[in-house]
Amino acid sequence: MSNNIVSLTSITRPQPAGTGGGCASKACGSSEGPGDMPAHIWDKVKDHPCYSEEAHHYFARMHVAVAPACNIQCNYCNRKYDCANESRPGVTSEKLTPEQAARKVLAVAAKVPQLSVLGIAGPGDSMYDWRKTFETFRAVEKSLPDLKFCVSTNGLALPDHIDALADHNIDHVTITINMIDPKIGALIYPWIYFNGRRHTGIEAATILHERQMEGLERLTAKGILVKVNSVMIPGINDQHLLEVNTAIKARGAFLHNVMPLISDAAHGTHFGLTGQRGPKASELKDLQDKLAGGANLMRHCRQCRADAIGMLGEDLSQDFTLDKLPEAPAYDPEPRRLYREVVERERADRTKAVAIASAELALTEAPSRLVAVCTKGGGRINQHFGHAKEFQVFEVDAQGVRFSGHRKADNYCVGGYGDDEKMDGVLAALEGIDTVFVAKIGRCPKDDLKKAGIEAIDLYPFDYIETAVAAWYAERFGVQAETA
Ligand code: CLF
Ligand code: SF4
Repeated sequence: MSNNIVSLTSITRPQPAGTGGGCASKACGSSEGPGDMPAHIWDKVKDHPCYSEEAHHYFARMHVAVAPACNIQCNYCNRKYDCANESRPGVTSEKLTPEQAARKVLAVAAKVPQLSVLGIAGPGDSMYDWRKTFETFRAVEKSLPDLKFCVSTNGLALPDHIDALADHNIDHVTITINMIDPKIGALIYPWIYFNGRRHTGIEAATILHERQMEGLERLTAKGILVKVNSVMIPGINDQHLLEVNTAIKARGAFLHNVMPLISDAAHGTHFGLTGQRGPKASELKDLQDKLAGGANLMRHCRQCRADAIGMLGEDLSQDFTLDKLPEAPAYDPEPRRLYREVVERERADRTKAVAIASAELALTEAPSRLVAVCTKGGGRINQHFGHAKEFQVFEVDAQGVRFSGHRKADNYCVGGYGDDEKMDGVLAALEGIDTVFVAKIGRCPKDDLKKAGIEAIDLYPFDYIETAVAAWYAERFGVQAETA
């Protein structure tokens, strides 16, 4: 078993006196908590790592790649790989039958107590390939009734399955909506297959748009939470996504997840081959900042693959390939139940601590800063710099400590030794960030970072991210942090 998954001990380490607690308040802004939404909605999102930024520190999702067929062509997709609406292009998943998928879900639930959501995100379209999608959910619900079900779709076939989604207790549906103007849509979708024939150009984009809006409206009318994914394509739909955000908010979308186009000629996609670039991290952040005040934004998406398993940002899929699955996995529900109890205690502790940290920050007047954090979950600074495959980025100012996004990087330390070439990649990933919080760091990488103008802070190992960042910021900008 990989050590990627967060352990119980890593999220429950006691908070040292004097360093405060953690973050979940609205003032802090890093996540929505039970105080920010009706209780029945919180109940639906509190264990969903994609629908709640706060939950993604604690809970894991898994995808099963049971739906290979698709009914549209996106210019950022190569069918050789998974659906790029929910996955990184360039990785392929092991396709499963519904029966194989149910076996795999049981095997994962037996080993990963953090598992809370089963999603179907391709490798084609879950609603076009609806028979396999629903068959899989039916096979799983018998053995794991507490698992939340989630689907992702391009929306074209969605209106035909609204009742079936409700009947299968699917509370979470993602629709990829890249445009509301078919003229822009025609630049993204060369064709769709609908009502027995192929449609192209503006006609195709108009049908797709109308079906997406119909699906969104009917799902929200049924109380199903809809997240909208939009792929940000510079020069094509980047500014248009402001209108998309307004339109989906008006139709009741719960979240808007703007994802950067990943474009590479090696992936063989139309955009990759024609040199269409993806946005820079700073362009994505600028757009997300412009969208503030519209539909709620998801900023913690990891564009995971159609067979991803684990906490967002980690992937245990290679530990659960078909050849490694037992014929009849033995499953004991107790570890998952106990884990949820631990999380409830942690959340309460963290919420209290964040209120204190936020109050301290309210006294500061300095400009906002972006900082990077090494974490493997639990909302704590609990990862060695050398092991980080991504950095979580937080923005801090008088308004609080807010999750801003993440930056991927190759882990610097391999087999106990630092890799100088990888340090270049780490420095590139940290562009625009001059402070990184780590649980631990060696002297050499610390010096290398310093030479590049980046300060590594290792004073808060295992503390909650927000309290540590708040304490550092308050001290650095002249406000004395109080003992929590
Ligand atoms: Fe999967 Fe998508 Fe459900 Fe999450 S992923 S179907 S909503 S359970 Fe999550 Fe992965 Fe981003 Fe998707 S991080 S790509 S948003
Ligand atoms: Fe590819 Fe998904 Fe678009 Fe279908 S909907 S073409 S699988 S990205």
